[in-house]
Amino acid sequence: MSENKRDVKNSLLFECAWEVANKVGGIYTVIKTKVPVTVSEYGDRYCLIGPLSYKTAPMEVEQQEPKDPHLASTLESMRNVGVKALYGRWLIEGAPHVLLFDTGSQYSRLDEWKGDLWNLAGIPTPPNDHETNETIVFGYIVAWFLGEYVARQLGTAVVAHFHEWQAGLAIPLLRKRHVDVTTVFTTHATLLGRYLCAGSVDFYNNLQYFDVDHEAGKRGIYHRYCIERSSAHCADVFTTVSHITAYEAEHLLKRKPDGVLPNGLNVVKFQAMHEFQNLHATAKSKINEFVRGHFYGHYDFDLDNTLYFFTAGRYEYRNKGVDMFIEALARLNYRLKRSNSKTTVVAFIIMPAATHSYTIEALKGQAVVKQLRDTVSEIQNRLGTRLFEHAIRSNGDHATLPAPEKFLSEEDKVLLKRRIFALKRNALPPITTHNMADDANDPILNQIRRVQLFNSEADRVKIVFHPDFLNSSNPILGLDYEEFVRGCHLGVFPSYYEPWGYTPAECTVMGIPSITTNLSGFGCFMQDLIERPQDEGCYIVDRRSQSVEDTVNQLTDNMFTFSNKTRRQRINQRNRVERLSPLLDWKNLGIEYSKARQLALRRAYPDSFYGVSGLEGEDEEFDFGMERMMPNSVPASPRFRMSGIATPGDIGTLTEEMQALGTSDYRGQAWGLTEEDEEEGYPFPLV
Ligand code: G6P
Ligand code: 1S3
Repeated sequence: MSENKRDVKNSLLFECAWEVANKVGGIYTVIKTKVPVTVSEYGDRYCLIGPLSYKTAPMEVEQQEPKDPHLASTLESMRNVGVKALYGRWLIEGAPHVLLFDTGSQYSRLDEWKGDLWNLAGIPTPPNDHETNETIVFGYIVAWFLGEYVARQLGTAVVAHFHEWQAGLAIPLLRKRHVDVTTVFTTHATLLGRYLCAGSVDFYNNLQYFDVDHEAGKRGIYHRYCIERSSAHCADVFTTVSHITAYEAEHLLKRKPDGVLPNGLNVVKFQAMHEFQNLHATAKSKINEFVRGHFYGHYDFDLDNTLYFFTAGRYEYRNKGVDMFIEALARLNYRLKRSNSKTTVVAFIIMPAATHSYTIEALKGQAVVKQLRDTVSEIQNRLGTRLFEHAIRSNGDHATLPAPEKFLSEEDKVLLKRRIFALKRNALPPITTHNMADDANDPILNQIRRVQLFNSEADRVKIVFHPDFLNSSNPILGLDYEEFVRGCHLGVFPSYYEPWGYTPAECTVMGIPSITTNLSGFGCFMQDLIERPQDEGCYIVDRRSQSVEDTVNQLTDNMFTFSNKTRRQRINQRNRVERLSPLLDWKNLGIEYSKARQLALRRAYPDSFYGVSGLEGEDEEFDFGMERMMPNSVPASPRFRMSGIATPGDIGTLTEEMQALGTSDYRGQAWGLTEEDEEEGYPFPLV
């Protein structure tokens, strides 16, 4: 690369993603929760780059002047030609530097850049794909910035780490322009994988055989696919978030990843173990309140014997396994009824869909319960006053009290009766809390109709579909997502396509048991680390080597067994699952990112590592600058004992050797599904 010998030990890091200070989905969680460990390693040498959203940035970012003179002069020169940018501190834990570019300020150059992209890389771009247009403008601005920056700052090596195709376009541009930075590209899914899985193909058994260009073209995403593929190929180091996605990327993007960077979380440890159990009880009482309102008129079940199951995520019906969840709920309902169980399961589906507003029924349910509660407390106050007056006037003479109903006035009785009559309802409690934009064609509603889970009194499994994100100011279900999860008993995520899967990981660190599959990155990760994950409250159903029918039965079995647990067993299982949190802590997993950066530096500046003769013996030892932790609180498992001082993060072994290994080196079980199982064995229609 450059003639100058850049300092590789104190490299600078730019981390670039579309979701920096801009929440869209899972990548926001990756970036935001990882910041503290990255800041602890890089300090002021770390800066995130993202798009400037005028809606969210003012709340998320505190504007500052750059202290680095090279950065300041680069930005000034770009501003002089019209590039709008915001530099400052992202107001999150770790308070990292952040640089946000306003893509709107450079749309005038879109056509010029599209032409350049075609000439440079042969990537075509259709006129009206807004997401691709944003990707192009953002990619060109970022490449422009990095090019100018390293032309000014000549002393230190620069690592530029990009996430996902929307932020990846700068990578081929930097490579073509021979810009002296080293690049890492992490993909959190593949475009084609997501599209193929959402259809009804037997994805995993056919990965090797897809005609990728043809499939991408058929789905109108060829241009996006080209951007993703060139980002993967031009990066110095290419990584994914799990072995299952690494396998997918090798076949669909045609480059074998250099390694796996599992997603972590910022785990907060409580002083006392029981604190998170108390949080569960407090949050559960809020969900109880919602349930009383939602099921008014049919509230004939015992909340003390009611369990809350949930699934949540982006609305990808088949990919996130909602089809399987609903089918298994129907079977669970049957089994609970048949066993005369007294347990009721309320299953929540939290998935944003197009809606108009809350339904009148959902609002009314909460209103009538509130009115009843207000009336009861008014009466309670009046009754208390009368009782007090009666007692104080007795002057110690009367040992007996009149019957309590004597204290209830006629007016109180009328008021109470009116409130009780308001609870009458002819229809069954609704499934959904919102008016759906396309009720008749909604896949989730259609599946619920098909299995006839209509919240009838006889049903032991009730369903609530909340087609929106949760927040504490919600008038119906007024809890933040985190609080909601804490209040539930079991998360159920039977995904078919899930590169990682933050939802079960978040359950784990909050001490809530969950079910996932061995087709999710998270599920495979836990299966690799723990001998019997189900004993720890981390259930993993097999979607790889058995038929769909068997998987649904396995899922039903897991839910049924869980429903039969005693309260003590549930408390115990929450304790056990919470003890797994260190496995998912960035303090352990962040080291994989360090390894990826080191590998990128080695590839870009081999002389700085191998010495003048190029002999490996002269290799310099690198300090990853991170604390290596043993998951002390994790239950003993043969797999840990085997690994000695290794950390859970070591599962993604990022080395030069990984390239040399064959496809079979991906972790996880081998693929065992037959086509027949997938296609003919599907026990319920693919809506
Ligand atoms: C927590 C609380 C206990 C409560 C329990 C309810 O563990 O610390 O006081 O009894 O939650 O558990 P459950 O599984 O029935 O919601
Ligand atoms: C992706 O988001 P998704 O829900 O579209 O990235 C997430 C973060 O890496 C990952 O957890 C998830 O599995 C992927 O699918």
